[in-house]
Amino acid sequence: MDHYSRKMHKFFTLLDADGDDVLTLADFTAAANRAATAFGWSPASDESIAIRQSYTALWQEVYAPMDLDGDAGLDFHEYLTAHRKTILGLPDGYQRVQPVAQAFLQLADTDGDGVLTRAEYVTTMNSAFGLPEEDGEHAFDQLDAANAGALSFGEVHRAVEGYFCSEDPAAYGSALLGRI
Ligand SMILES: [Ca+2]
Ligand SMILES: [Ca+2]
Ligand SMILES: [Ca+2]
Repeated sequence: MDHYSRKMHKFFTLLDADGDDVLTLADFTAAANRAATAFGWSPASDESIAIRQSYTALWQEVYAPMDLDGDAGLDFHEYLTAHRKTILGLPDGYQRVQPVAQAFLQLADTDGDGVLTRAEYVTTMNSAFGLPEEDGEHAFDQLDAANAGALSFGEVHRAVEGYFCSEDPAAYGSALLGRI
């Protein structure tokens, strides 16, 4: 697999919460519930309802349209084909994947100061996307290039764009999810 395919496969695997190699709405519901549990929210709380809505929207707006054969499941081939065709290298490609960054930022800045500390980044990547903490630590080291100890929202958007919209292994954001 080339670098871009490996990056996409890594995120596909994280999204596939039940591990059956197909993305469906059920994976996004499971991921929302996993994150709510990690944050200590009760299932009926406003926070839990909001995160389920946000993950459902993520499925409906970003991923369901990539289901080319209409079987309500997205396999890796469909996922990769769609990313290459509609996200990679198109001028407005980032617009299609931006909701992923928004869903993450909405959860991650837990103290609301407008930047993400290492702990906020690592913990939220773990609870929101199931990213192992050592991958989160590696990612933060790479993304915090200036050693500021925190990432701005702009840096996170730029990193997500570099991850999904570039084939260059040296692009900023290549290490968004740790080592590839
Ligand atoms: Ca699945
Ligand atoms: Ca399909
Ligand atoms: Ca913060």
